[in-house]
Amino acid sequence: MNIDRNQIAEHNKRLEHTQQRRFAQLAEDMPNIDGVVQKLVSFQVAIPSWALGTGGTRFGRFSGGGEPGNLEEKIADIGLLHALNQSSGAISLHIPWDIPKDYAAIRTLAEQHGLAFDAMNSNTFQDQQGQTHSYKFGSMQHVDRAVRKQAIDHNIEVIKHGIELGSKSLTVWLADGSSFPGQLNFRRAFQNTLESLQEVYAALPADWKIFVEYKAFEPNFYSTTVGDWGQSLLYASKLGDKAYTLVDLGHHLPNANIEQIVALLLMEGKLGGFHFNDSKYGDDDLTTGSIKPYQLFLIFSELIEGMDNRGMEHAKDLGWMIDASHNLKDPLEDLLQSVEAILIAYAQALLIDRNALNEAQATNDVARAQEVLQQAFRTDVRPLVAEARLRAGAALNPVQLYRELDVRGRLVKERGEKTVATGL
Ligand code: AOS
Ligand code: ZN
Ligand code: ZN
Ligand code: ZN
Repeated sequence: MNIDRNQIAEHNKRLEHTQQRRFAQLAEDMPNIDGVVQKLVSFQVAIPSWALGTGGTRFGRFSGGGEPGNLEEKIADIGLLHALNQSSGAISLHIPWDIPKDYAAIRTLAEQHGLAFDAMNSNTFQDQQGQTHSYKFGSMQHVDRAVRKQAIDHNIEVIKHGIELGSKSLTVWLADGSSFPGQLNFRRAFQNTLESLQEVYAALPADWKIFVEYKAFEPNFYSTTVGDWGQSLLYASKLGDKAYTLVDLGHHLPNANIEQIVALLLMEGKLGGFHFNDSKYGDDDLTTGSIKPYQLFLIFSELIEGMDNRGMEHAKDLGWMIDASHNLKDPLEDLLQSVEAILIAYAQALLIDRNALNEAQATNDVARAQEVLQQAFRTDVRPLVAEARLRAGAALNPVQLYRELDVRGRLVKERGEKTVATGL
């Protein structure tokens, strides 16, 4: 199914009056409101191919209907999201789940939906059918050179798929680590991983980046070989200029100060991108902004301080994507909510009075600094974000239109009641 301009225009017409009133009210207090709206219009966040189906937990999976069964249908789903919000103009693929059969056809299809190919993802955390060596005891860290070689070759193959599609980056998330003390020699595991990554790095085209994602735990529960941002930064620094750290919001030990990590990675020129999601306990992969919206806002505040104010561009200098998994909600509704939450946090952070904050910091006026931040955070910026959508030709209320058009019902009719999306 497709969503056309007329359906969007008709929906917007019905909501436009209220929108105008709310936007005008905000505009009264904001001299540079059009500049802010323009930044929101250009903001794009990539959707991972594996977030379009019901993820389940290790205890079970309650499958939903109408889920995409192949890469073409995944692109179509993200096309629907992008038509609704004009902010999801990219897809992130996972190999081997999304191996294209016909590159040209896939590129054309993505183009028709206005989608670019964001970071490619490799998979050495599962054994695939017909694979020679098992990753049970790790991949790039493995004690056996033959296993490491297999993991390296796989990543190089992923780069090749990406080149054909026009992607410009590779994200490596390693499940490698250990579950019991004594299982690993930490230094050897690090060295093996580094050498493996170096071989992959050598295969990167000149205009590509490699993102090294870190994660504190799971599936290994005693040590992780890329366990935190320090270790990731160590790998990225040793690898070279094309290597960066990737921050997944759910991959820290509880209560980590993620905004500070972001600030320092930016300072070092080593922040590569984000996996947006939210969590209360661990790598919960919940809808972005559903648990800790203030943290998300503070992260964006650091991003603006470290990027916008220094001439960096979000679209070109960072890889942004959602990494979430849905057990209860319709995955497409959930992704619309995540994108909305990201835009809200960005908009709020753009409203921070930077001069006042700088002044408060310079004079140790702690109370004032808090006032400045919370003034922005407590502004209801939803009319701003909606205005950006209106100007971009998207729906004023994407979730509402999604329901009005009964998108899920129509996908179920097309694809069936019991579907399993390939992926997690
Ligand atoms: C795993 O926890 C990481 O978040 C990965 O980035 C991602 O979820 C995985 O690559 C998807 O298969
Ligand atoms: Zn991730
Ligand atoms: Zn994760
Ligand atoms: Zn996650």
